[in-house]
Amino acid sequence: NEKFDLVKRNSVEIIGEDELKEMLSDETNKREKIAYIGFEPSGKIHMGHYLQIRKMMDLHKAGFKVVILLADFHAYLNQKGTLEEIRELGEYNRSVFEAMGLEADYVYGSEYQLGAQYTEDVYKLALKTTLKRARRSMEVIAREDDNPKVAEVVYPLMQVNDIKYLKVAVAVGGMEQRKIHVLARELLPNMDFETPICLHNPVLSGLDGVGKMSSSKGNLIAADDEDSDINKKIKEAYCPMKEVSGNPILEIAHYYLDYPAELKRPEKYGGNIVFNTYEELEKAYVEGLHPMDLKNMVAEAMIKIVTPIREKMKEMNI
Ligand code: IYR
Repeated sequence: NEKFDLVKRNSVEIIGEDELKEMLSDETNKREKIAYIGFEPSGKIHMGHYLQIRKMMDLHKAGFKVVILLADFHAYLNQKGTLEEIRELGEYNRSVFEAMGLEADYVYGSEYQLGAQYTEDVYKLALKTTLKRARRSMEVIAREDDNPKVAEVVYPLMQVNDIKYLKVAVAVGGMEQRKIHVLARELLPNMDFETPICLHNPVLSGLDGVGKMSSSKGNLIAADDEDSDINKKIKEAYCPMKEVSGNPILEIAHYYLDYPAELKRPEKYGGNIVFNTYEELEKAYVEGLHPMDLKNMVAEAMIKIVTPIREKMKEMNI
């Protein structure tokens, strides 16, 4: 199925693949085709976000209504600032996603998360979830805190409940969301709601090779970086010779190059090479393709992706 391949492309896993296949081939819309992703509003939108936005565009193409949750209360519970500051970032994030060309409905968590029924459901979920499980589900997500707060275990319960309140069939997120999603799949069938399908995207490593690409660390390529920034950042990025795991440049090559991809090089450095698939490129890299060659390809691809977004953002005065 063509639509299924499009939706699955470049994801790490889909939990509930068979249900998704069924939905995609069902023209009667027995189950409403709604896909969502939530973001804690953030000061910089980067290529890790864009991977997820692109996936939402794939879902839109496959016939889904796309909902973007600007998770203001979640960011608040995760110690990211005052609600006022967070909402301002939410507006900024929405504009950048629009500049990226995403067609979606946008909703702030706070528009519905104070409702009486929503609140009662959070209490119900609180009774059904162990503290241990709730904390585990937050392992990568919770902000570092020497004295962890109760807010940390309220957060995943609300995220589970969001799926019900936004009537979501397909919940999307990075791999770090999977424990919350698995909890949702267990709990929601007992909350008068159908088990959600969960699609998980890869999480990109930071350009410094230390941890993940993250707005708070500055180890990123931003949606509005200038060409010169991109060239400089990629030139300086961590890219160990012959090594695949934790290599941010190879990861970007995996998810952002269009295959077949061509490396253009002067004859004296070995001439041009075409890589038909990422796997071919990875093999060549493990066998000694020079990091500089890889970086040149990746910088060119990034500039091609970022330029129209940056131009659109300027046009929109973001
Ligand atoms: N946990 C996400 C933010 C978030 C996602 C969804 I999907 C929600 O329903 C609520 C919050 C993060 O780590 O950014």
